[in-house]
Amino acid sequence: MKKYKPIYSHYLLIFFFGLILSVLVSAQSKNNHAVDSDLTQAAIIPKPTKIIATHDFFELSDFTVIMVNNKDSAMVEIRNYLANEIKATTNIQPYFELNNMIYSHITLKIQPLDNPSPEAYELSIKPFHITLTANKPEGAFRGIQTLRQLLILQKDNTKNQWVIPSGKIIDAPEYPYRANMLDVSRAFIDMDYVKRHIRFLAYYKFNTLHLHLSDDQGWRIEIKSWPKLTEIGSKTAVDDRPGGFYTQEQYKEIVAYAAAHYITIVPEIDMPGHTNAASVAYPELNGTKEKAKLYTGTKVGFSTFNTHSPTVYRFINDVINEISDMTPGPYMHIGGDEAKATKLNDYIPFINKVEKIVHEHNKTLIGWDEILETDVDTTSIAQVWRPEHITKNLKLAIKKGTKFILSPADRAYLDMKYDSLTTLGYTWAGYISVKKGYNWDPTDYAPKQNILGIDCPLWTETTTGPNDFDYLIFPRLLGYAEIGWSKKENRNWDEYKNRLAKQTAYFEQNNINYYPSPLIDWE
Ligand code: TNX
Repeated sequence: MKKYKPIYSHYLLIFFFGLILSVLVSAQSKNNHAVDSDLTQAAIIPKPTKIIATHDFFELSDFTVIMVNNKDSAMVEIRNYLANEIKATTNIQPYFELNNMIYSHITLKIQPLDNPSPEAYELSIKPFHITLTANKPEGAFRGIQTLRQLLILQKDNTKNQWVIPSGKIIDAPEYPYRANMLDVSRAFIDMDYVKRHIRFLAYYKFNTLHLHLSDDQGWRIEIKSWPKLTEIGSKTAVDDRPGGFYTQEQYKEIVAYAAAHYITIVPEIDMPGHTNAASVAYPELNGTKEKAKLYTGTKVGFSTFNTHSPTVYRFINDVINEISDMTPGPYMHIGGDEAKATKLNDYIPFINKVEKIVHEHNKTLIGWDEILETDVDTTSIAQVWRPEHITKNLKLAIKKGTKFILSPADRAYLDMKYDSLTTLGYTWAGYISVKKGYNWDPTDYAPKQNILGIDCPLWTETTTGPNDFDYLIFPRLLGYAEIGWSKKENRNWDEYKNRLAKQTAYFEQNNINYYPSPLIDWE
């Protein structure tokens, strides 16, 4: 059977009438809807590199088509994702094929841009045509978040006219590593929350989710060759909170879900300290004099592996082997922090041995900044959380060319209280108001060429569940998204706080229990 294809002239005619009609509609809607036609005023977070406004509108309709110039499977998935998101926000179901009612179209294009970043994208928004161009599917995915934001920001859309202000957006990230960390050990965080969180991270253009999978209070990932880790070590958490762990199938599901959102999972197995749960499960790992017992308190620095035992290295090799096999991303985080129960003379060779094991599994090592006390390779990455404590080592590492992930505790720790009224959270690194969390830059600590990116950790000693996690994460998370993505010269608190105020549209749609900071005039 032959398919119906409209002849060209017929098609042109319909297009022509469509054009007239839309010009009328758009001329009328320009003054009518709540959306500002000035694209530079759109409350996009993180702030794009460059926005040029042309003061008109693209209008979405029941006859909008999304097309891809390159039908590889990644782009087809991205197209489907965009269509689903448009449908979820506007209730409009875009077409995928040209049809004779075509009204406006969105084209997704893979084509080299001036900026070579795999996450770079450009959006050209005209009255009947949006073109999203990117070097890679990853960039197209980031650009789609900008489009989604432009729709979701129209929360009081009573007329149900979905428009996007016209113009051009040229955008790329400042840093290639933009992470958030969830401590799933002190409080176990279930699959549903992790997936929901991945969607939020994607919306604000994060590309990495760091999972702190083991600590004194709980071991959270199934290791088939050492089954007691979870049979015994996963049962507890801080206080009387329920324990839990991810089976390997569940972990793979998280990895795949993250990958579908162009987010890389960075697994962390903390060692040689923060290892009480592992030592309870397997006492032969324990390097302290006392017998390890299940622990539900919040002290740190009391546990250590026996760094002289060959069994410990066999164990570490097995754990890293199983985790590496399930983790397509390039990184293995080995913790290394607060090993106060390990002598420095033992710590240094331990980290070097673990580094070798990580390399044997073709991964790049990440460790907390304590690893700068050892002579780890310059390919290994230090996650800086106490910059003021390690200035000497930091200077040396800068000279050597080591790369850093910035997580200064007094700026980027999501478990610090906002102010004296906050009931959740800690204060050991001070209060972190929404403003203080926003008003810093990675280059305050090291030259740009040494910086891989940033990570904002949520430690969970004081949190009991989803509402608490949300409260400490939002809205500070968005500031870290912007620090990682946007140019320093484009960032300014007074302007940012206006864009932040408009995020209630997204927060409310997603039932995010955000902290309504009094510094912001929430809309
Ligand atoms: C320090 S930051 C820790 C964690 C705690 C956190 C609480 C770091 C590398 N270690 O073990 O959970 O403080 O704020």
